Amino acid sequence: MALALALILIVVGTLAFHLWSPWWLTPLASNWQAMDDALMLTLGITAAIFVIINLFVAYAVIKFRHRDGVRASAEHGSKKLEWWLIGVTTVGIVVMLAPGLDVYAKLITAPADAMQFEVMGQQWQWHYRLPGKDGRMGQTDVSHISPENPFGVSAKDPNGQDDVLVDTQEIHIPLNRPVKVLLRSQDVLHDFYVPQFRTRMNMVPGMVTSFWFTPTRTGRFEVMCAQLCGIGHANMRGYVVVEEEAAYAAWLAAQPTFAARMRAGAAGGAGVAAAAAGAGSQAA
Ligand SMILES: [Cu+2]
Repeated sequence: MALALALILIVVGTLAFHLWSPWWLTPLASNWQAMDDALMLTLGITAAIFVIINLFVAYAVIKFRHRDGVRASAEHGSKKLEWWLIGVTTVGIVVMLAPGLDVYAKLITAPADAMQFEVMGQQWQWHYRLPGKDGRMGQTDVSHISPENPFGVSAKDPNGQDDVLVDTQEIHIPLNRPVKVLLRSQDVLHDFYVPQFRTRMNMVPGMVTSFWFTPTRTGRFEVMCAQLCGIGHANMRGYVVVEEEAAYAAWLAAQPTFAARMRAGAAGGAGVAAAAAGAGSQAA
């Protein structure tokens, strides 16, 4: 009897905790309402199964408890019941998995007019690259990777000269424009995750993975690494700032280009001044 009561209390407590929990989803800041819908569908189905199974066990514990003079009778399975269970389980699993597959397929199929930026994960920081005025990112090769050139942009590719390399842990993007995010890693598995966008993807050394989203409200959203990537994992935080087009353009213009960065590196101690001059001549 105590066990049955405990099971019922667990069911009631769990439901109450979820309904009145302060830890619900952060408010959505992108087009991916479909992510939330798929999540809620899964949560709804698993909640229903959780409640039904626990209440059934509690019922069975009470109904078939020991009573003096009553003997248990053996039953050797029921084909009909088993087919029902197989059928219901199959439908439940299909309903949980199918929306996720559908949303994932959409997540990795960026619209043709999406702008792009690239993120490089490194123990334990982020690097960002955007295409320059030509709208194209230069070719890369891991053999070119260095502290000044975290993406390994090829110095010989003219498309790469005006690539924008963001020095800080913060990237800006314009509001309401679809953006495709290209993801790479220099060392181990990282995962670029912004909860409010409902987007995340592993960053795998030797691969370029990608997803896209459209930011739907302005704000400063925290980036977290969602793969335990070593001792400094918890420090691997950054920000995505979503802002109006004009503010974004002003921010973009102030970022150094790959060519300016390389000249600054070559100039050594006078690097900062050269970079400033280089950025000026690029803009002209
Ligand atoms: Cu990481």
